[in-house]
Amino acid sequence: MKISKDQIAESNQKEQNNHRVQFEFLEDQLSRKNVHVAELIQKLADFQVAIPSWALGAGGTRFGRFSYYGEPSNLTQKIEDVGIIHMLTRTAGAISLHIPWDVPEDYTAVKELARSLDLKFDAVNSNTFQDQKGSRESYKFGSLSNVSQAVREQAIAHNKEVIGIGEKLGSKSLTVWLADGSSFPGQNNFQTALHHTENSLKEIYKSLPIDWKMFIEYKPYEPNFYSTVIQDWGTSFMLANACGEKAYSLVDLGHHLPNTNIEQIVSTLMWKGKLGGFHFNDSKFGDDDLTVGSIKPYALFLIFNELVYGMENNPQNPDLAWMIDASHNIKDPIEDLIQSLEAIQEAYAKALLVDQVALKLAQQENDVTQCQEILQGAYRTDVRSLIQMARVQKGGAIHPLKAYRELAIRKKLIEERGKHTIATGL
Ligand SMILES: [Mn+2]
Repeated sequence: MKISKDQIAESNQKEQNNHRVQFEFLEDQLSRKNVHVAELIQKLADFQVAIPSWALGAGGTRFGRFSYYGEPSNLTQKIEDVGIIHMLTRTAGAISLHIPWDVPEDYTAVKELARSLDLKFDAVNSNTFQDQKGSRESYKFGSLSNVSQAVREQAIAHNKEVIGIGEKLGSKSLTVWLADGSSFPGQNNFQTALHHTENSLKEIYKSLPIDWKMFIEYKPYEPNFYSTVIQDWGTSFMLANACGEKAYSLVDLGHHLPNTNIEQIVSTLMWKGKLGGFHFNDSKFGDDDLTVGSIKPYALFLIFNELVYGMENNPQNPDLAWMIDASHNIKDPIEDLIQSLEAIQEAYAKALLVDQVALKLAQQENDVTQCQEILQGAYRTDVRSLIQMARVQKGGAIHPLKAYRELAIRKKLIEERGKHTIATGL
């Protein structure tokens, strides 16, 4: 299942007039404020977000799972789905694989397919949060932090294997997220668990190819509910520093307690040159995996405001790895990802509109009201036609979601794959 350029052109033809009127209006408004519109469009067009292989099927909760029909049941089909999203949006130019759910059988074929769809392989993700069939040791009581050396060694070996798989695909980074922690007070010795984790990460780090990065993700709770070994950005930052210059912290929006000031975390990490990757999603309570921008779009904008500031002012921080990390229960996953990408682009575009010079001036004068006016002035701008223009220039659809529905892609996927398919790992 592939979408052709002709199909997109046909869809765009219907939308062209409306789009042009809206774009010209915005272009005029922005030009009056001395915004370089062409430059802005270029930045938006260049911005690419990786799609995780686990987001293409319907996820589930511990209460159940409801199929979406026509879901991808193997890696090839997952890559094809990302190809559909990328063809429509031109902003999903990479896929992030989960190992062992997505170990390629035929590397040449998988790489060829990705190349034909204009997709790169982003970070590879290891999995030491569940036991795999036939594994010798169990992760029930932790992996890299486990009291048992044999368990730790198995988890380290798995991460090294993931690096090897990533190397064959052309990935350049490894993301480590640990479920390790304790559910009851007294279950773990905090210091021992952290010490083991640090040593295990250092061991994995030794196997990191010279041009690779290691991303250390944190999360305050779940699946362990009393403590997690890497609970917050500070712990992740400390471990990244202990490992070395190729190790970085990774911020996942859903991995914070309610009302955490994530934009401040982003800002601090970029100042220290240690923000490596970013996982987008949205949440009401915790790690809810909701569509990006569906609950707190203003918070997303404030985060992007710090990211843009960091990208412009912190050369010590490397280019960031952007990824959506979500797994949906009740929406068509492809539609959901299209909405998420749109929300990300919107927040980025609005952050690019913040007048940084005026903001700095207002900050220096302690003009609090003006500071808010500047931020919210950018936030309230309807930037959708700008994003559309960035997409169109790269051959994407003016309205990806509309085009997806008009082309009846899901119906075709069901015809092709059948109704009751389940993605590997779900
Ligand atoms: Mn994540």
